[in-house]
Amino acid sequence: MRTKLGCVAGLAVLAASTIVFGGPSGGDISGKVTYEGTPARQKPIDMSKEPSCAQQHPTPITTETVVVGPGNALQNVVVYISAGAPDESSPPNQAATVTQKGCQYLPHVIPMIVNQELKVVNADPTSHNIHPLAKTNHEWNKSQPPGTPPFSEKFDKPEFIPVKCNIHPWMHSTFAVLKNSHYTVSGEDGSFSLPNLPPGKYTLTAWHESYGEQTQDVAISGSETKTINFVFKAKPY
Ligand SMILES: [Cu+2]
Repeated sequence: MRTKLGCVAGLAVLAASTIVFGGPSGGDISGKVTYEGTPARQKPIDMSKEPSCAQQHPTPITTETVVVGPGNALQNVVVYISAGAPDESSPPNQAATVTQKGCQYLPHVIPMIVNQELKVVNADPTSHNIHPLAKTNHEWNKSQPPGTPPFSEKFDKPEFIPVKCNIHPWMHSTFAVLKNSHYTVSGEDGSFSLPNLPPGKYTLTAWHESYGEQTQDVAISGSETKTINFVFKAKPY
């Protein structure tokens, strides 16, 4: 394995001397996630029981189970390579971070890799009790009073874990614990991009917390860009 990697590194050095722009080679997958039908209307959240959070939202925020944008864009969809790519041999040095602010989880969906450090931040002047409802991983819940420093956790198995706060029933999030670094989350316009995929055959999965998941197979050869779109059927409410 090391010899192979060394060989690739050697080639990269050679390539860098002849090509003006170096950089990682490989193909890209990009596309858009949309919905069809009528998505459930998100409900305003009543935070009056927690005034320190309520006052952070001059306009009341709504639930985030389904977040949509113009052109039927569907946000907060985790798009990732579920098969065909090797598992990450070691977790990235950089931590994934979830911040509790205004009695919300920011961001709403937090992707991370198996055994990657997850930093939990409380930016509110009130206590939270973060409780990932893990089934495959070890389940835990931790109270985090205001002003206490962030704490770190990690999950050692891949799993999509619903997260709640034991104090504020409206707080919901998902920890997406994935096996490799080829993942992204669809943005406001539903678009996504997975760069730097070595040639190969992959299964691409798109996961949404309410609409479930879809998969598509895609083959990458050379440095092409493949366009893959996902359309989810909106669940009536
Ligand atoms: Cu809370």
